[in-house]
Amino acid sequence: MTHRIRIRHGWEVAEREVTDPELYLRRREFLGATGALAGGLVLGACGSSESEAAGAEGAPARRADLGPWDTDETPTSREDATRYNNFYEFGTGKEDPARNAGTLRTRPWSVAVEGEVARPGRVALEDLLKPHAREERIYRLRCVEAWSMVIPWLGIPLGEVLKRFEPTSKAKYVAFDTLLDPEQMPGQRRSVLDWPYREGLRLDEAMHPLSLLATGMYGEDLPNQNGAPLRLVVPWKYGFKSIKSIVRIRFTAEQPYTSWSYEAPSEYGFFANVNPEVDHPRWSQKRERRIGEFRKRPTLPFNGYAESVAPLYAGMDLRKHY
Ligand SMILES: Nc1nc2c(c(=O)[nH]1)N[C@H]1C(S)=C(S)[C@@H](COP(=O)(O)O)O[C@H]1N2
Ligand SMILES: [Mo]
Repeated sequence: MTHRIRIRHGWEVAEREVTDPELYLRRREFLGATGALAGGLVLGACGSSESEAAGAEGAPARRADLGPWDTDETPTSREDATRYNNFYEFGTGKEDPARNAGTLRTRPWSVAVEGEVARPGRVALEDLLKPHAREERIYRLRCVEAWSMVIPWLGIPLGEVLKRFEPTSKAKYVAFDTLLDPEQMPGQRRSVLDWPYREGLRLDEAMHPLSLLATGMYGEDLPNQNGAPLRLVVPWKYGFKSIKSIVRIRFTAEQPYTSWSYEAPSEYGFFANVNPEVDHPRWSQKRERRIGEFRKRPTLPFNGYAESVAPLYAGMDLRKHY
C-alpha cells in the first residue's frame, strides 16, 4: 500500500469543530492512494444533489480534493457520528452503543464466505483487505427514522472484494450476517430482533461502485459502535441496510432473509431505497433532520444518488418495491 498525504478537508476545520482537540490533533495521513481516481468513469455521478445544494448558475466549484463519489456537504462532527448510533446488539438507545460496545472483540476477526461461489471458505480479515487500497468516501447516511448524517468513511469497494470469490452464474443476491455472540453483544440477550442481524443486496446493487465495505471513518479505524471491524455502507438505501460487524457473506440464487423486512414487513421490504414519496406507516419520509442542524431539509430520491443508481431499478415500480 502507498501512503498519501491528503489535503485538509473543509470539514476538518469547520468552525464549530476547531475547538475539539480530538479533531485538531487528528492525523492527516491516509492509507490508500487511488481514492481520487477510483470510479472515475462516472465522474460527477452525484451531480444532481450537488448542483441542487449549490444552486444552478454561479455555483461554487467543487473542491478539488473530493473524489467523484464524495458529497461536498459538511460532514457531521465525529463526536455526533460516534455517540448517536443504531446498533441494537448493544442496546436500543442512541447512546447505548457508544457506552456498551467496548465488549466487542474485533481481533482476531474472520469472515465466512458461502453459497454460490467458486471459492468459498473462511477468510481472515487481514487477507480480505490486503489486496485493496483503502479509499475515503464522504457519503450521506439517511436513517429510516428521518435523521441523517454526512460521514467520511474509509473502505474498499464491495464489488471488488466479492469478485475475488468468483460468484457462480446462479448467484443473484448476496447476504450478510452480523456476529452472533450474546457474551460480546449484550443486546442479543433480549429478543429485540431474530438474531443475528441479517441484511442482503441484489448482486448488481452489491457490485455498484458506491457500495462500500468500510473499515474506518474520519481517518481512523471504525469505533466498535459504528460496526468495527467491517461494515457495509450502501448510501442510497435506508441506514438499516448498512449492516455492522460482518462475519458471514453468502451468495444466493433467491432473495435472502433480511432482519428488518421480516421484523416489520409493513414498514419496508427488501430494497429499502431512500424514497421521499413512500411514507413510513407512522411518519413522512419527505424531510429529514441532519444531525447538528436545526431546520429539516428535504429528502432526495435515492438519498441524492439517483443519477448513478436509478438505472439499477429500471422498469421496477418503486412504489411497490420499496
Ligand atoms: N448489526 C447491526 N447493523 C446495523 C444496525 C444494527 O442495529 N445492528 N443498525 C442500522 C441502522 S438502523 C443504521 S441507521 C446504521 C447506523 O450506523 P451508524 O451508527 O454508524 O451511524 O447502522 C445500521 N446497521
Ligand atoms: Mo437506521
